[in-house]
Amino acid sequence: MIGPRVVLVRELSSSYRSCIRTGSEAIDLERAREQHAQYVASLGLPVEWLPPLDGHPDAVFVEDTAVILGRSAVITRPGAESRRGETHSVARALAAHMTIHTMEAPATLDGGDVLRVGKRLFVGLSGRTNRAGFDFLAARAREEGIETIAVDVARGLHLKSGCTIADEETLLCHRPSIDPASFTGMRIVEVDEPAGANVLALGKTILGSNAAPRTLELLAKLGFAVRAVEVSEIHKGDGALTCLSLRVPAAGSWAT
Ligand code: CIR
Repeated sequence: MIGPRVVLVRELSSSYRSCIRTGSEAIDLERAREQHAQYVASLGLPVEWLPPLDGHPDAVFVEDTAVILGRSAVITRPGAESRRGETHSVARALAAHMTIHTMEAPATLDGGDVLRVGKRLFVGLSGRTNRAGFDFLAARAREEGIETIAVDVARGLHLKSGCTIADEETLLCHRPSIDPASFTGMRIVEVDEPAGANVLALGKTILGSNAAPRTLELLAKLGFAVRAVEVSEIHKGDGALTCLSLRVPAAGSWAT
């Protein structure tokens, strides 16, 4: 059952405009802060704030720094060197909840490449996540009875830039980015808006981006309770909804 109990988030850095990104449209920092605050409020869950890291423009994208397995978490070694200093404070915060395993070189992995679906972890091999990163995570996941499946990310930043789940049975997939063949046994819902592929399933509610109106409509038609959020300034930093938080599951549940 999808059941986050508490969510870790981090305030936007004052340097956010210098984050790693593919586009060049100007980022409005104040708007980004407002949108981030609205996102946090929309989660509807208890929140733990990580300390701001002004020297790390991408630090708001906390999802990339850890993979929560249940009794333990893997602190990642992010694929982008400039992001490696983001992990220490995340490790400290998560250590209050669970056992911590820390990934070492040459392994690299971004949490944005890891999609949890029940007892399966789908892991994108991307420009950020390498085979050694996959192997490290797979070994730790096995200790918790979780199977790990590699998925090629030929296009886009992360696995979850191209697909996420609406619930345990339903994968939303932007097919030009991700081939859903590895997601056996799941209902595949194709979306034609790239921003529609990244939704955040929180249990009964799903957060989706206003930038993907057709996807929001499709999800509502399928019977999902969708909460739309405006995250234009986050999209400009190549981020979406899952990347802004780390979800700690309640006992007996899991979080994606
Ligand atoms: C980066 O390139 O690392 C950030 N600008 C965006 C990270 C987005 N993370 C995610 O979707 N999990």
